[in-house]
Parts: sequence; C-alpha cells; structure tokens
Amino acid sequence: MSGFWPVVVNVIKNSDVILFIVDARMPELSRNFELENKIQRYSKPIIFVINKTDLLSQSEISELRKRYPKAYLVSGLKNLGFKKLKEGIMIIGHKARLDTVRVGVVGYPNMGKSAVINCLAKGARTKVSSVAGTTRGTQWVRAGSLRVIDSPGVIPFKEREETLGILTAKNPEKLDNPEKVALRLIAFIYKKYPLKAEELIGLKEKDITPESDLLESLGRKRGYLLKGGIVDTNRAAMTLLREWQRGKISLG
Ligand SMILES: Nc1nc2c(ncn2[C@@H]2O[C@H](COP(=O)(O)OP(=O)(O)OP(=O)(O)O)[C@@H](O)[C@H]2O)c(=O)[nH]1
Ligand SMILES: [Mg+2]
Repeated sequence: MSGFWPVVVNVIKNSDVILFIVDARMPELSRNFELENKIQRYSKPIIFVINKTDLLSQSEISELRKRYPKAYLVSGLKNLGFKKLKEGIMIIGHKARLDTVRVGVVGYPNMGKSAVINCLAKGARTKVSSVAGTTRGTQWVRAGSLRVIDSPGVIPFKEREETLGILTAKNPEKLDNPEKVALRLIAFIYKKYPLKAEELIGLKEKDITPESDLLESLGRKRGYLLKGGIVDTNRAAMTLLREWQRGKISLG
C-alpha cells in the first residue's frame, strides 16, 4: 500500500460526505474497492464524481450518464458540472441537519482531486499537476457552507503496474516496463475507443494479427526512427504514456 493510507483514513473519518473521483476515460478501472470499503466501514455517504469528461465525445458522455445515473459528471479543467455537484452535496448536508458540511475528496493519484476542489471552492489554490502523487498532505478549504479537504491519491496493495500505468497513477518514468504498459494501454483504447485507437496507431482493428507490433506502428506513424530505419518503440511507448497522462489524447 502507498504510505498515504493513514492520511486518507483520517480524511474519511473527519468528513460528512466523500467525493470519490474517477477518470471518465476509465471509470470502472479507477474505482478502488479497498478505498470504497474503508469509506463504507465509517458509514460515510459516497458521491461518485466522474471527472475529465472534456476528453470524451457527447455520445460517450450520454452513455456514462445512463450507466451511472447517480454519479456527477464534471470537468475540473473546463469547470463544468459543479453547480449540480454542490447541490448534491448540500442535499446530503440538509438531510443530516448540518450547518457546515465537511467534504473529503479521495481517489487514485492523478484523477483530478485537486482540480475538482479548485472548482468547488473558488478561492482554493490546491496544486494541480500531471505528476502522480502531487498532493501529499491534507488541506481544508472553505467554500460557503462547505469545508472541503484534499487528500493524496492512494493505491491498493499489490496493484499491477499495467493497471497503474493506464490509470496514470504511476508516472511513466517510474514504470519498470513502459513498453508492456503502453501495449496494455493500446489494447485498452482499442477495446473501448476503437476508432480513436485506429487513428492513433494507424492500423485498423480488423487488420491486427498476433504478429502486429502496435508500438512499432505507432512509432513509424510518428517518424520515431533510429539509425538504419529501426523504429524507436521505447520512445513511442513513453510518448504515448505521457500524452495519456497529460490528457493530450482526446477520445471525443
Ligand atoms: N482533461 C482534463 N484534465 C484534468 C481534469 N482535471 C484534472 N486534470 C488534469 O489531471 C492531472 C491531475 O490533476 P490533479 O488535480 O493534480 O490530480 P490529483 O487527483 O489531485 O492528483 P494527486 O494529488 O497526484 O493524487 C493534471 O494534469 C490536471 O490538469 C479535467 O477535468 N480534464
Ligand atoms: Mg492532488
């Protein structure tokens, strides 16, 4: 487990409601059952917040709405969806007869927890960056009758490196095997967003065979060549992972 668990458990204990932040590109993958169990153990209401919706198309957003009718869809980058989210939080606060609602914000690293807080609380200046593990301590921020607390991202015990890479919760530079992770990411994009994958890799799904080297296709398409015309697959892998982490690959 990452060293931040005690900090996050404290955030859970000291909150009236928990915002669980997931990434719209991969909401299922970014749920963290260990963390959800912890929240349930303290009987705190959970609001699922699907962030980074700006990276999806309108039809994908509609799909998400259908699939997760109770979740709130937002974009911390574009400041979208926060009026409704605030209302949702206030409803829970009213029901519990609270004058001030303490809102804890949790999730994997890099899901946009700090960005969400900056939108919820206008004066908040929590640090936002594409480096996973940016937030280290906790910080309370006031927003009207809300008190919002940021928290460091947490990773379940023994989470696979491929999963963490796709989740952008582990920085590409820190991965043991970036090419393997990039290949898993490509497979993920083909599965969920096939048209985007075809455009990105330059290979139609129907033309992929077990012999296809997708990193080589990507590198060749982008002109990442080494001496002798060999494709630099490591550069292709690292660039793809960095662009994915920085939200440079729009799926819309
Ligand atoms: N496209 C897009 N990017 C976002 C959005 N919200 C946050 N980001 C980006 O995602 C990255 C992580 O944002 P943070 O708010 O620092 O994420 P965090 O969950 O607080 O991360 P840690 O503190 O490292 O756990 C940054 O590069 C943000 O610019 C969003 O709604 N859309
Ligand atoms: Mg943060």
